[in-house]
Amino acid sequence: KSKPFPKDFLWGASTSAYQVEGAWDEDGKGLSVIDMGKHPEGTSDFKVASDHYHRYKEDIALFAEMGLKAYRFSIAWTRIYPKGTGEINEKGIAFYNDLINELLSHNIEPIVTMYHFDLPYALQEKGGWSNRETIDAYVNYAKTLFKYFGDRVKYWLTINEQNMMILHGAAIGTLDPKIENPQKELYQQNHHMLLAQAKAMKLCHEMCPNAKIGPAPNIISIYPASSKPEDIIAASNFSSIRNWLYLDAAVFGRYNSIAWSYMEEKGYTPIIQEGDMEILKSGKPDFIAFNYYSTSTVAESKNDPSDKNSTGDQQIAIGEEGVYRGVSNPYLEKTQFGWEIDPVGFRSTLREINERYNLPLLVTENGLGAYDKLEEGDVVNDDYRIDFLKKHIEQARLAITDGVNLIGYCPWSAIDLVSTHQGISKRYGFIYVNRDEFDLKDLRRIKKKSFYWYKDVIESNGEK
Ligand code: BGP
Repeated sequence: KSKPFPKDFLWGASTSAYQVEGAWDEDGKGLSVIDMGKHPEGTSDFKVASDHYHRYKEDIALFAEMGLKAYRFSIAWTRIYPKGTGEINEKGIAFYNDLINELLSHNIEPIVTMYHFDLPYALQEKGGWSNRETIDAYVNYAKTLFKYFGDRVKYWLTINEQNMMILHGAAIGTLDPKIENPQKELYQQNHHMLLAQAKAMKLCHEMCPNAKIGPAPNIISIYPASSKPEDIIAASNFSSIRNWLYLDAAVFGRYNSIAWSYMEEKGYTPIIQEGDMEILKSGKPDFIAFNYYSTSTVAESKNDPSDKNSTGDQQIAIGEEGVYRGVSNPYLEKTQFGWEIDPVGFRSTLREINERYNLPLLVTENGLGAYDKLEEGDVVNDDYRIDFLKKHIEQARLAITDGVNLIGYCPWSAIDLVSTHQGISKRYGFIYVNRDEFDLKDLRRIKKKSFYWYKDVIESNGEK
């Protein structure tokens, strides 16, 4: 018999600052790598996004109406420190103070991502994460967040999808294409991010003893394409490189041996300074947050250059010669955007993380990107989204029955926002925002069918 969701389960929803806020240059905000990034043709930039910066009160009132118990959002580093470090921008502090207070006044628990892809451009100009000074800038920024908001924020997330920033550096903007051996550079940046994260976790425990903090990578089960032993090894390779590298470093303060020998083999090993490994061990997470959209299926790579068969799809493993090769999974259906749909993989992922780390788990993203249609009378019939989320919630419940200590579920996204690579046409929200890629229209908010459905789910604590 399946167990119910815990009584105080954090039913939530997520966003990130650059995708939802807009007001990209208002009230003293500095430029981030996102503001300076290129946009694929035909997709909007992030300048206005969903205009949440100006409409957060209206939005939070809607979140409250939906019954959200938690809201996971990110703080734009460049609102707090326009140049990444140096002088504090008081208006940035004021904005997030108001936002947090507004949430609390509606009994919504704030879950705060400290850094979600939007590194201050001023830091990028000095080498970004390749420069060890960025570690200090991040820790200084973290200290400021704990100082100003630590009395009210109980859940902190250090870095969103660090693993995607390393594995898809070119797409996310971490990678400088001018650098020779960019992969090696990315693993060096990764090492610096791990140090920054460990220091922030330690600091959080010192400054806010009642708060909890954890990493927020994208973690997924990796399936072997067949029972061929070489495929099993390929799956284990990819899982060690894509998943466990990040969580082992966060939880155990070490690199796992498979990932390390992979880096050695490829010439990617980072330079580790004296004292670094002690730093990695000095800060520990209280829980593991993770984003889940789909699984990956991989086969043996035969050292053939064609094995590096980038599909252009973030969710399908791209492959690396002699290590693994991404293939599509014939058992899974795909979304309109070609992402494989795998609710059972969600259960399997929860079980794997639980088994390896035995920590509370928090799902910080899961959802369906689709071309929603606003119909006459202001309705959006997103039954496909309901179906997707429902199946994932069922599997989460089975995972809880399996013994996983799942403390919350925050689907992506609370409200429509601009997708990282595919504009506003790829919608995820429970609330529709009336705009196109380039025509901002009136930006009014419309509750989708999934809004009412999720409200029932929350009200019944997952029984509906
Ligand atoms: C995750 C990011 C989010 C969000 C989401 C959906 O990787 O953390 O910021 O963008 O994916 O991805 P996309 O917008 O590409 O559909």
